[in-house]
Amino acid sequence: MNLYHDGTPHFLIREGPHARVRLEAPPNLEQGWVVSYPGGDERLDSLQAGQENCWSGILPIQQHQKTHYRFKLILGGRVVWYNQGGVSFTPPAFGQDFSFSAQQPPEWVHSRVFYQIFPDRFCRGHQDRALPGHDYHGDPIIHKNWSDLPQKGQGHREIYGGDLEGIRQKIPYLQDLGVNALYLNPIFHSPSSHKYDTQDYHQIDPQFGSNEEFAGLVQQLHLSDIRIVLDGVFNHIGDHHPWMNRAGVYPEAGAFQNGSSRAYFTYTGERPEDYLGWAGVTTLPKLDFNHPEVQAQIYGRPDSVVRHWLKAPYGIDGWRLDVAPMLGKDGTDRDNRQILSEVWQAARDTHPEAYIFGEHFYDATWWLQGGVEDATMNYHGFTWPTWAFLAGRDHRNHPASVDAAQYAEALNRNLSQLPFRQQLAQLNLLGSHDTERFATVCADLEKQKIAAALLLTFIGVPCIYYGDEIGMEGENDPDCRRTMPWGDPQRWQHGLFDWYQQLIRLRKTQRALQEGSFRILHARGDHLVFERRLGQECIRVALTREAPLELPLEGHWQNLITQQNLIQMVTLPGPGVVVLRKE
Ligand code: ARE
Repeated sequence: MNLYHDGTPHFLIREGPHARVRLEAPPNLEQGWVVSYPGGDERLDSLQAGQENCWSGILPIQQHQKTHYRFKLILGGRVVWYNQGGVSFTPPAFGQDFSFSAQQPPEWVHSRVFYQIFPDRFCRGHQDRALPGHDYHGDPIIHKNWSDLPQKGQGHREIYGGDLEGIRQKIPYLQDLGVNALYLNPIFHSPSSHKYDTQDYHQIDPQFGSNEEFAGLVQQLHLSDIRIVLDGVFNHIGDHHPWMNRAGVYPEAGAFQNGSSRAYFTYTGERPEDYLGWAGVTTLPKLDFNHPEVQAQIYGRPDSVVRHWLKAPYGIDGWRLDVAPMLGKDGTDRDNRQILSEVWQAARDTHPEAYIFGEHFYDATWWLQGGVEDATMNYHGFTWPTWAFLAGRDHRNHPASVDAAQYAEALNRNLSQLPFRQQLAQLNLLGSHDTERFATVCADLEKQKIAAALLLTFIGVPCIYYGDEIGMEGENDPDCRRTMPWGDPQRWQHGLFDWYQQLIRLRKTQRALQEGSFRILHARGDHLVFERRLGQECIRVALTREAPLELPLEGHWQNLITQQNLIQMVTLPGPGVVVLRKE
C-alpha cells in the first residue's frame, strides 16, 4: 500500500466552507497532518485514522484564491511530505502542492470529445452559393477546387467554399465518429479565408452563411447533443473593421482617417499606418485593452461580442481565446491576467457553464489557477511531449529524442502545477491549423494509433483536428488546412477511423477516463503504463512505442478493446497499446 490522494470527489469532499481530504496510507503511518496556507499562514489539521488504511483531515476553503495543501506525515519514524510532486524528505516547493480553486471549469466538458473544424475546408454545403469575389488588399481572392492543395504564401486568400451548411450536413458523420463538441476556427465576417482579421464581430461571414443559419446550426447541434465553442479573436481586429477602416470601406472615419477610434490602438509614430499589428502584421491592428470602450464593446456591455453569442438565439457553449497571453500587452499597461479574468467573468455572468480556454503555445500554469481561463490548448503539457516521444520531433519539428521516462517527467511536471479540476478541463490536441499534422510529423500508422489512444485516455478533454481521424497529412500552415476528401475514399485510412471511433466510444463510456485522476506507474525506454482512477473504478493504459512489452497483472482485468478477460499478463510484441479495466 502506497501513499495516495487525488482531487476526485472520493478523496476531496467539499463541506460548506471546509473540505475533507482523505489519504490512503501504508500501515506504518504513525501520525499525519494536512497542511494548508489560509492567508499565507501555515495551518495544520491532524489526520484521523479511518477504515481501510484511509485517513482524513479538514481544511478551510479559500473563496477568492486557490486553496493549496500538502500532507506532512510520520512514516516509520521518519518525517515525509507528500504533494502532487510526490513524496519528499524535505519540505517541497509550493508550486506542486495539491490545489483547487473556488472558480472551477464547467463539468460538462468532462464527457466531451471535441472536434476542431477549419470552416472553409471542412465541407461545402451550398454548392451553388457564389463565393466572395472581392480582392484581398489588392491581390485577388482565389477560388479553388475542392481537390486542389493550398499554396504557400497564398493560404489567406484561397477560398474553397466550406460553410455552415456543410457542417450541418455532416452532423451524422460527427455522430458516427462519436465526437460531441465542436471548436470552430473564426466564422465572423472577414476578408481572408482564415478569418482572423475580423471585419464585423456581429455578422457571420456571408461565405459561411447568415446569422439565422448559425442560430439554426447551434440549435441542431444542441439537439444532437453536440456543444459548440467559437474562436474569439480579440487581441486584434482586421484592418477592414470600421474601427480602423484602412481601405475606407465605411463612410465614417476610422482610426486610419484619424477618427475617435484612433485611441483604441497603440502607435509607434504619427502616420496613420504606424499602428501596432499582431506580430507586425498590418492587416491585424492590435487593440489597446486599456481603453474602456474596447473593454465595453468586446466583453463589458450586454451586447458586447463575448456576451452576444453566448446568449439566445445563438447560445454557444464557450470561447477559445486567440493568442490569450498577448491580450493587453505590447503597449498597454493593464495586466493580461486581469483582462482575461474580466472576459472570463463576463462570459460566466452571461452563461454560467461557458467553457473558456486560451491559446497558449508555452507554459500556461500562471493562467490556470481559477477565474482566468478554464483551460488552455494544451500544446505545452501534451502535444509537444507526445510529438517528442512518439515522433522524435520537437515543437519546431526538429529532431528530438525523448524516452518514456522523460515523457512521463514532462507530463507530470505540467500536471503537478495545476489544480485538479483544471487538469480535467485542459484541451489536449495532437495538432491544429497552426502546426504540421501529426500524420506528417510522425509518418507511422502504428504510432499514430498510439497517439490517438494517448489523446483519448490522458487526463483532460481530447480535441481531434478534422481529418486526423482518417490520417490526413499536411505540412505547416497553409498545408495543414487541406480540404476534407469526402469524395475520395481512397485517401482515407479506414482502419484509423475505426480505431478513433472505438477509442471515442471508450472515452464516453468510462467515467474514470473522463473524471479520474492520472498516475504514471511505469515509464522506461519505450514503455509507459499509467492509471486513471475514480473511486473504485480503475483503468490502466499500457503501451510500447517499439520494444516488446510484457506486463504482469495482479487481479482480474478486462481488455477494453478486445473485450478479452485477462488474468496474468499483457503482451505487446511491438508498437501498440492496451486499455484495461480492473474488474
Ligand atoms: C500568415 C501566414 C503565415 C505567416 C504569418 C505571419 O499564413 O505563413 O507566418 O501570416 O506573417 C492567422 C492565420 C495565419 C496567418 C496569421 C497572420 O491563421 O494563417 O499567418 O493570421 O495573418 C504563433 C503564436 C500563435 C499564433 C501562431 C500563428 O504564438 O498564437 O503563431 N496562433 C493564432 C491563431 C492563428 C492566427 C493568429 C494567431 C493570428 O491560431 O491561426 O493566424 O490571429 C511555433 C512557435 C509559436 C507559433 C507556432 C505556429 O510553435 O513557437 O509561437 O505560434 O509555431 O506558427
